[in-house]
Amino acid sequence: MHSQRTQNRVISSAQLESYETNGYLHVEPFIDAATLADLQAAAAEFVEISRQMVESDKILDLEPGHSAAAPRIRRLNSPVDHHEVFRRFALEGAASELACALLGGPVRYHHSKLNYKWSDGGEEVKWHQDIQFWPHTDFSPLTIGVYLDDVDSSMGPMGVFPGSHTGRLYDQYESSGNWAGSMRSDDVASLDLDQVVWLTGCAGSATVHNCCMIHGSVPNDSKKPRPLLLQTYSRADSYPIANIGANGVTGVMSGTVVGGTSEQTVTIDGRHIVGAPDWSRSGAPTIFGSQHNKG
Ligand SMILES: O=C(O)CCC(=O)C(=O)O
Repeated sequence: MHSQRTQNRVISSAQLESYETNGYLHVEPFIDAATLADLQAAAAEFVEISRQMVESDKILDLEPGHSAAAPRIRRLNSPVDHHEVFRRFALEGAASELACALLGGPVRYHHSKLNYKWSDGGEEVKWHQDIQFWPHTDFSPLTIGVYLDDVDSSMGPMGVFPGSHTGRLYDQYESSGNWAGSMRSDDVASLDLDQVVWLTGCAGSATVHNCCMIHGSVPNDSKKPRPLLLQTYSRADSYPIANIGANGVTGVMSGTVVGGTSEQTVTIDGRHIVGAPDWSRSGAPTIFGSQHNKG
């Protein structure tokens, strides 16, 4: 495992070690100018589409105050499903290569999003951990973000608490029982905000955070949007657990294995299962079909 890791050309062994210890990484530079230009052009296409819209739909989440003349987009949901450039980048390109390098082999794509965080007050993302939104059979899932513009501290960069990925997993419900999607205020009050690392960086640089990392970002009070393209992967032998959170509704490409193949194995409570093939797209055969048609 280790020799395979040190051979990878995408990140150094020091970067890999830093990710594993701290639960986050900032890779700068990450993508080349041509890839960045393609991603920026694809992101701009959705800004043009949004000019025809007066309210959010399943693809584009608009901020209050959005108009044709002055678009304000909060998020493009599942860019991988809506533009070939985003699909290629996440499933064949640099993002998937970085995920494979960090996780040490083939990886399973889970979901993607593009947070535009518009200028002049684009919304904050409160402190939260991701794993509660889409639990998996292990804690390998990580999210790779790529800034599509230069991001300084006035633009609401991603903030992380180094090392928090190995700590407590917080209850992200309100005390009323409603899902909040963020930590409770008394839990936030217990954090030492001096520990936050704000990941400012140039266009085309990448952020990485583990699914248990406490992270968030403040409003964007600058004059420019802060587009951050995010894509999430797990190890190939890690699986989203159905019927909890967003699992099952993360887009048609969710579950795609990149950088190799899946052996369909999973270890639970120390017991190793060699599972059946993935029938989520084709539909499951009956046990009779499987037992009588073996090759
Ligand atoms: O856009 C950001 O600053 C943070 C994104 C994030 O944590 C999320 O969308 O879950």
